[in-house]
Amino acid sequence: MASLVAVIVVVAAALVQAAAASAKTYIVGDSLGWQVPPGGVVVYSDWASQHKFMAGDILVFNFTSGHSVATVSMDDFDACNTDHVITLKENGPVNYTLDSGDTYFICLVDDHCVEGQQLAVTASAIGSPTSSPAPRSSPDGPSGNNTPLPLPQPSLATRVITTFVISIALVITNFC
Ligand SMILES: [Cu+2]
Repeated sequence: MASLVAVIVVVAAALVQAAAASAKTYIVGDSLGWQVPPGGVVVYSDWASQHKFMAGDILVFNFTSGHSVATVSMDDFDACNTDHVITLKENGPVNYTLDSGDTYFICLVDDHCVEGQQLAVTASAIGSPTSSPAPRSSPDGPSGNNTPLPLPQPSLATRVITTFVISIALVITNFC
């Protein structure tokens, strides 16, 4: 019976690991990468609206040189104000791990931010999904499909399963 308990414990440990590994990695702009978007300011807001970010997810800003990734306040984001940068990475590619809440990214080089190299994302805390920030409107492009797709909550399900398996292990340990 001890071996069965050991197997169950191993399975439970694997499930816990799976839950921890549920953080996702996103390539900002997909194949476009991090640059002045040819489609204007809506490009990155459209990209963000197609994903549901969670705290712990990683954004990858793909660029080599000539750009930067700065985090700024919402007001500085809206104004493309580069005077009060919170964090700054100037060498790509840049990996940024999201905290829960809103994060505002801009490029500090030349007029890249004004030209559309800016990204706002909202990351939900685990188990408390929130909506993405409203896409910025633009007179020079279609708004595209801004409807976020509903996604399952695998981490919650995994935690429930883990709790269940551990409970069974404890029952077996007590009664065998
Ligand atoms: Cu740039």
